[in-house]
Amino acid sequence: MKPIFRLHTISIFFILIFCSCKKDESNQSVIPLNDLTEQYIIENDSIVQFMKSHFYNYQDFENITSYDSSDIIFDSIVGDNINKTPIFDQVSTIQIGIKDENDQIVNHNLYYHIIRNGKGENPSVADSVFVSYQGLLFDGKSFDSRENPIWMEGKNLIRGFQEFLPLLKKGDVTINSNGTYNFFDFGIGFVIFPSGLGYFQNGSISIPPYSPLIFKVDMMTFSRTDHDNDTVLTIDEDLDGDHNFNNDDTDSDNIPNYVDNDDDNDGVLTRNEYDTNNDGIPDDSDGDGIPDYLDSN
Ligand SMILES: [Ca+2]
Ligand SMILES: [Ca+2]
Ligand SMILES: [Ca+2]
Ligand SMILES: [Ca+2]
Repeated sequence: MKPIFRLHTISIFFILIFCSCKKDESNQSVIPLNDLTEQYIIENDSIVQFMKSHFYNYQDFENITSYDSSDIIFDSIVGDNINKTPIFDQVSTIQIGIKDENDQIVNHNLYYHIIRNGKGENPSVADSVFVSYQGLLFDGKSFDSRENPIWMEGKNLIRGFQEFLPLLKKGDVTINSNGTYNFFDFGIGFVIFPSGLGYFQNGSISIPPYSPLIFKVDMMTFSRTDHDNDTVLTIDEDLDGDHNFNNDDTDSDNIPNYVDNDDDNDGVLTRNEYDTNNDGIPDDSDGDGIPDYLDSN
C-alpha cells in the first residue's frame, strides 16, 4: 500500500487557511478571472472523480477510542485496495451559495464526512474554534498543517472551512494535576470543496489558483463570540443569515452590527435594550415585530 498522503506528518504552518488578501497589484503574473459557474462545474467534476477513485483508511477508525485523534490516510482504489469503499459513497453534501460578479448565486457542493461526532455542542460559523487540522491538495501535498490545536475565528476563515465547523461537535477535556490537559471524544472529520469556497484565482506558493481543497479537522473545543460585547452573539448579528458579518448594518453608520454596540443608533446601548427581562427573547416594547435593539422609533 502506497499512501499518497498522510495527515499529521508535516508541520509547516502558513495560516493560509485565513482569507487571502487581495491580489497584489504589482504582481505581474496575471491569473485570468474565470467564470464562477464554469469553474465550479470543472472543479466539482474533478472532486467527484477524486472521491470515486480514492478511499480513506476507514478501517483504522472502526475501534477508535476516546483519546484517539485523526490520522487519516487517503489512497487510490487500485491493486490490493480495489475493493475499498470510495469516499464518494461515504460523504454527505451541503450546498453553499456564492455570489458571482453579477451578484448571481452559484451553488457550490461542499462534501464532508464525520468520522467521530464529538460529544458536546456544535460551534456556529462565527465562533472561535480550537482545532488541529491539515489542508491538502489532490496530489497529496500538504499546504497548511497544525498538529497542536490553535484558536481560530470562524468568520475569518475561507468559506469551505468555516462552513464545515458547525458540522463537528466539540470534545471534553481532562485537566491533569500538572496543569496540562487532554481533549477526548472531540469531533473528527474531513471536508472537500472547490476553490469557489477557497481561494479561487488567488493562489500562493503552495496552492495553485483554482485548487479544490481537502481539510481534515479535529474540533477540540470552541467559544461563542460576541465581538462588541453587547450580549447579542455574533452569529445572531448576521441578520440576513448569509454568513457575511459585514453586510448587516441596521443604522447604516458603516459599523456592522457585530461590532456596533448600539445597533439602531438610538442612544440606548444594545445591551440595555436587547433582552431586559432575560426571557431569551429580544424585547419588542411596541409590538411591531422589530425588536427594540434594532428599532430606533
Ligand atoms: Ca454582539
Ligand atoms: Ca450578513
Ligand atoms: Ca451600525
Ligand atoms: Ca440602541
